Amino acid sequence: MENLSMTLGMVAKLDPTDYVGFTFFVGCMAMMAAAAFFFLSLNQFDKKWRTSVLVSGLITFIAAVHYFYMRDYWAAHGESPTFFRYVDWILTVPLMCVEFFLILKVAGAKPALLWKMIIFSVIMLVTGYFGEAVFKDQAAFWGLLSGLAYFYIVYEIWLGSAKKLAVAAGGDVLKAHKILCWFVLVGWAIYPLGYMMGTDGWYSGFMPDGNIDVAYNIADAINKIGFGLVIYALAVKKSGSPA
Ligand SMILES: *C/C=C(C)/C=C/C=C(C)/C=C/C1=C(C)CCCC1(C)C
Repeated sequence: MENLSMTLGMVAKLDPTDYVGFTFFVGCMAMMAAAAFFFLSLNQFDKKWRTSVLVSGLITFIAAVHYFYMRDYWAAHGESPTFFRYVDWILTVPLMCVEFFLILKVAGAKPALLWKMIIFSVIMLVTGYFGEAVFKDQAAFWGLLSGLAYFYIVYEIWLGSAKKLAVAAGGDVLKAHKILCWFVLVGWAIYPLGYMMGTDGWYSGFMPDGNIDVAYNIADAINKIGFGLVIYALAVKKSGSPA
């Protein structure tokens, strides 16, 4: 799909029925708007909560830049920008682990918890990348490894030490932690479903044929912006009130 306009450095032409391209463009603008929103809101918060909202801004900003490239890549080549996708995730998912850690710090969370979550999220993404881009004929195997790391993260925040810290913190922190837990259990589950729609394995018989990028783009919008808004709401509640 390389065409003359690309060679000349002009804006690529998108088919009006290209709904995948549509989600890339909308995703790009949504991430930019969210990043601007989080950054510009920073001044209203107590110092203690500013870092959390700043990280929400960084997550959506990093995603916005990658979406800018992925949108272009899709328009030019009509194929999945898998490489950019995973570069984005390897930066933003650990930052989402940082968000969990930052809100649990009030209850005494230790850096060991943060590192554990970051390591498992990196394992989840590297094995996912292997299955999706490097060893495509073993996609089911690598997807399984990735899924195990994902389940460990789910376990850690729902039942493990992160849960205990959230309970110890109580109040608004506990409430926010609960909502973030749901994001990880339900919102993040869209990714493995998209993966199964886009790769071949034992599941190919019953998984509906869908577009992997549409699934990922919708999931990114829900998770990155939604996650950020939960943190934002917590910071609003906590700022200006004692404790
Ligand atoms: C902002 C980006 C986020 C929150 C990305 C999250 C990605 C995942 C939870 C991906 C998970 C995967 C599996 C659990 C198995 C198949 C391979 C992956 C990488 C799609």
